[in-house]
Amino acid sequence: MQYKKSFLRDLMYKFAVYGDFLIATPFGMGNVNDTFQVTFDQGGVRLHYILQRINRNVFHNPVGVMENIDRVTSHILKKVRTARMETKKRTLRLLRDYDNKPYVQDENGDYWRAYVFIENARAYEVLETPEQAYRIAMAFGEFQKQLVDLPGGRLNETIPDFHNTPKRFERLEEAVREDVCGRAASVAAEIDFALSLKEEAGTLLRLNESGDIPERITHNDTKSNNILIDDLSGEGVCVLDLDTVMPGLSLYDFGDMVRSATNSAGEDEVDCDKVWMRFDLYEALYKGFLTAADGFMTSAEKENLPLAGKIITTEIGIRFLTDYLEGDTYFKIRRPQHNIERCRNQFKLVRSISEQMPEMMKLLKQ
Ligand code: GN1
Ligand code: MG
Repeated sequence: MQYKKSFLRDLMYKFAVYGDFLIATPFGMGNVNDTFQVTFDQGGVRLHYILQRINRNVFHNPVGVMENIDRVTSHILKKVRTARMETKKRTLRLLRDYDNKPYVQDENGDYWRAYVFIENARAYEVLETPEQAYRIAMAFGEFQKQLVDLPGGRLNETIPDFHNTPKRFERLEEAVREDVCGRAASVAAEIDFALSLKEEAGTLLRLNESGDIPERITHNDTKSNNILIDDLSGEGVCVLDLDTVMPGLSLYDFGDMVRSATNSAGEDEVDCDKVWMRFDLYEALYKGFLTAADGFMTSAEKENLPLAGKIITTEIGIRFLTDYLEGDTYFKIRRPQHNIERCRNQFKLVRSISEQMPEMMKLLKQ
């Protein structure tokens, strides 16, 4: 993602924003979009914004994505304002262009959006304490709760079948058959491991299809680094990365939290001996999520919380594996073997979750 400074400046000037552009620097660890922190001089005061290019290879309907984000952030902002919360809960705030649209386009037809930067808070790739896990889960749980009464119709399904694990398996099997890069033989062990999980991985979808688990508005990308933790209070103050907010299952969100927040070393760790599920973090995550979501979750949802972690970790693992087989066309990679390394990391975590399933079930029964 090489862009000229003047290119980024001109994009920012398409938004109705006061002041002079100073600088834009690459920001964050996203695997999909291009993100910059932008600094403006506003009458002698420096202010930051986040500028992001929406990846059209991943999001085929960027306007639909922005429509969802606009509805969701406006709704949450209203709630945060009326609740006059003591803690400074925040929400992403979109900038608008001179026609009041929450995005702009460049000459290549790419879509860009900008947010007010949230100061004095940070996102964590690898969690250190149970307290952080508790706060993160509570923030994602509250986010779901805040959206229970979102007015207007169903949100746009911006990536259809995003968490349809059986379809993800079909795609993996197709990638193995086609083997366009000739990589399948070298990762036969990973492919076998993935296929051994196929049957169980369809559980959440089956529960939804049978009517046991309801559709809700969910975040769908609840990585631990998608919550900003306040530097002072330690609270989860803002939910980030709203691209995939759409109809989904509550369990997808809990599952992806387990996948990202309990990993002892983080998803980029290459040495799998350092990767396992930290039970102390799981327990805190579980309690934090229930604190916020207990009121609206059904018993069928609660009973499947432990399994959700295993299934979503499996799912993201097979997505990395599939992308490796297909020639690294989806996720951004920072080294040639990155996708297969990520896959191995996730599969190690799946094993660790499996081993600890009895303790997870015990916690559920308490
Ligand atoms: C992608 O870009 P990022 O890190 O927010 C991906 C998620 C994966 C995640 C794995 C739209 O999210 O589904 O879980 O990478 N987002 C999309 O790190 O595919
Ligand atoms: Mg993200």
